[in-house]
Amino acid sequence: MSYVQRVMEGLRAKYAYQPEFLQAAEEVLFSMQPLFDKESKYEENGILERIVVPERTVEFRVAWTDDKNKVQVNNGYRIQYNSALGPYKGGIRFHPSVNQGILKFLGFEQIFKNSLTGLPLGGAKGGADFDPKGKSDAEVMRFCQAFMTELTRYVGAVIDVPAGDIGVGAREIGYMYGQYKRLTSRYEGVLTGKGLKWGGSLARKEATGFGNVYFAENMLKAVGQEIEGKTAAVSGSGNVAIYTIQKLYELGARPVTVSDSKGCIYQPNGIDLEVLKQVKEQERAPLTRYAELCKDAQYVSVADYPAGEHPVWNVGAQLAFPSATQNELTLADAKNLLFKGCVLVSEGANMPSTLDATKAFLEAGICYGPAKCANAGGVATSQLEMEQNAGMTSWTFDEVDGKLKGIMAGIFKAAHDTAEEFGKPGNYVMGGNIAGFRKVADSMIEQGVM
Ligand code: NDP
Ligand code: 2IT
Repeated sequence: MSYVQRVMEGLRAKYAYQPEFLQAAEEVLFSMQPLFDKESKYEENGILERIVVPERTVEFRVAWTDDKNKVQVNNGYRIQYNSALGPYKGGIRFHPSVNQGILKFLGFEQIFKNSLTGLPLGGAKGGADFDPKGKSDAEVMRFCQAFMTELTRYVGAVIDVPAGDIGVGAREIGYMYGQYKRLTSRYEGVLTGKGLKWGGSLARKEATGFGNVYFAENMLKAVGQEIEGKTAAVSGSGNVAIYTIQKLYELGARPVTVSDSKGCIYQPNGIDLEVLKQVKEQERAPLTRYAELCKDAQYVSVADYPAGEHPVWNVGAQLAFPSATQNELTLADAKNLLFKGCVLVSEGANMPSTLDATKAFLEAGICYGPAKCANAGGVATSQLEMEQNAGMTSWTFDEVDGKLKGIMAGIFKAAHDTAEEFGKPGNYVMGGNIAGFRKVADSMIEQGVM
């Protein structure tokens, strides 16, 4: 039995109840087999056995009172996965589906993503099974304050620096930042994605979506193609989806879909970005509201989706940007995309494609940008925010955007060159995983057994 198989068997026996974590581990570990065939030092130093286990997991009670003065209780978490390269760094997710297994998959991915940015960042993830939907501003504030009251013990500008993710945007970061400051008296870069008036970085809001399109541009360029003139399918309608769409328009593509947890929109003439921002960023309303405002938009409710398929992946788009959530793109979706001539899939969301969908893209030989490469622009720009905070300065939008572009090109080069080194040109899953892993693993060896 190979090293990878042995470690994976151990994980399967122990964590059958964490399917998303097992999925993420399987994707990373098996893609790196060629590295372990070549180098024995990782097995000799027990690197895989160590890297799959978080350095620290904190689970805590978050008790708060709702607007009717009723006590509510949620489970809060922070998983500090790996600090070989720098302070723990990764987002906070507020969604009813959050549990330890989901956060372990996200934290595990974050280790390699952060390494790929080339910046000094460890990997972490956190969150709570709190649902911000349907809550008043005051309820969200009380929840965030209660969450941060506990989290404060574990975070700090050079210890662990959380940011946003699903359900956590500028509003939630603001309430958490305020509470951290109140409890510690420290005005420091303990969170990223902050408001622009109080330490946030220009272009952080746009960074994940913009970065994903920059990564896509790099992939297309390598095969002699470009973004301009192509139609694009985008899923999700949150932070990542919105700024993916904005950059796609800037580069001359036509994004024609968006989705949320209740349904999806197909608009053959192109998504109306201003209406989308109004509905999602200001009104926080579902896409049925968007459909009311855009008469040429076709809305399909989740209840009417074909079994196991998502209509956004079946509109005949040449480019696909999954930007909602994990496992939102199945093998059936991959087949629909490929059948209708899709040439590129670039992942804004974390692990949006199922393992068999990923395999289908790799076998088809299209440009496939796995999440830890393609969506790393968000966390990379978070590091730029930390750098500005530490220097008590702020940079212009163009300065930050220019650095983001350079970082995405660097990630592309690392994934591209490593895939070639291991004899699988164009396989950015293998290239990205090995390039991200090697830096962390070598640092762990140099830092000793812990
Ligand atoms: P938002 O909360 O802003 O938006 C999430 C979007 O995805 C919403 O449209 C939401 O619909 C939809 N969605 C969430 N869960 C589900 C679900 N179970 N089924 C269907 N749709 C769903 O989050 P972000 O845009 O920040 O995050 C989107 C993805 O990008 C996530 O996978 C996240 O981990 C990843 N990511 C985010 C980064 C960032 O900087 N924000 C950086 C890198 C990756 P609804 O509103 O109806 O729930
Ligand atoms: O998944 C991710 O990379 C994020 N949610 C962003 C993390 C960060 O620290 O900016």
